[in-house]
Amino acid sequence: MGRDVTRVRRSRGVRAAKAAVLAAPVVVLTTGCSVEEVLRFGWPVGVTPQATEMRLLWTWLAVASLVVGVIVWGLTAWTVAFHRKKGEGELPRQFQYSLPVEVISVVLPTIIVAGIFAYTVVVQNDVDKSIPNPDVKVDVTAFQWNWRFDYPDNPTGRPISTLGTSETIPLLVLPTDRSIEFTISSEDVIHSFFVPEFLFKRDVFPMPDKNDTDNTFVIDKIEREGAFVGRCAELCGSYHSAMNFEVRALNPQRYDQYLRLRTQNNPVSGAPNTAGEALAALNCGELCAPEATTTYPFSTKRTNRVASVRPNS
Ligand SMILES: [Cu+2]
Repeated sequence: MGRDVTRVRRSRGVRAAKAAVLAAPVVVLTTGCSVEEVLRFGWPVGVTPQATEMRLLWTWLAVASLVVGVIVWGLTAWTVAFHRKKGEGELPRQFQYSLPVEVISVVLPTIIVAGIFAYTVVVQNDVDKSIPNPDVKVDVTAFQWNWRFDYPDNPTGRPISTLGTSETIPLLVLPTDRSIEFTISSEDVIHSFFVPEFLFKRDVFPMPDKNDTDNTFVIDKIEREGAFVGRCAELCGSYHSAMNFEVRALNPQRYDQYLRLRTQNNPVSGAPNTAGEALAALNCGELCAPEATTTYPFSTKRTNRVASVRPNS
């Protein structure tokens, strides 16, 4: 009698396990997500090799966690299904002081944590590296509440600078397929330089040397042309939320042309072309729009009682 009950329970348990195994792919497939999307586990799509490395770290961490999770859930379900208390006063078999179980439960997690640590260090070192001769150097200066971008050592040999104002979103024009070194510093409080598509942000300190902060970072390249919004990601005062900029990634030929145009005088103003004027002269459609396309200026009038609206909306 007792054996029959156990057999029925066991076959029910096996059926439930089979149903769970079959249901798992159905759940994944019916979401309509591609395999690549599923394996990203919610990680956004980046535009730099570093962003891809971080995504791979995230994917493998999620896969490792799921493997551990499935083992734990399986063992829990198996214990609940097949090792229940069978009668009054009768305890299921006890496993305390089992040397093999205790060794496995210490050694296995230690190996897993060591593996995660090592992989994280490898990725972090690459995201955080500096290289001796980057193709492009950009100085980023943050201030309440805007940005200035300078191009030191640019091939034109002339100073090129882009300054954001309350009326104009600063455009940080960069090349694709070239390594870029950013040197960041603040003129007042702590800000944070954040381009979501780089999947990277770093605090921008005033006097980085005295504050002993690492104020440079490198990306190996931007992998595609496009406009990407940039933000300040550190609460820095009243108009922190308005402190946006835009990265405009152009192919290297267009970028070189852009730098040359920045040093040439605008026929109307008689002054060197601004970022917007140089982009307009490049005439490459939406990609060369003279104003930011991913964000827009916010009104800084303290008496304003209505939200800023996107121009032409
Ligand atoms: Cu800020």
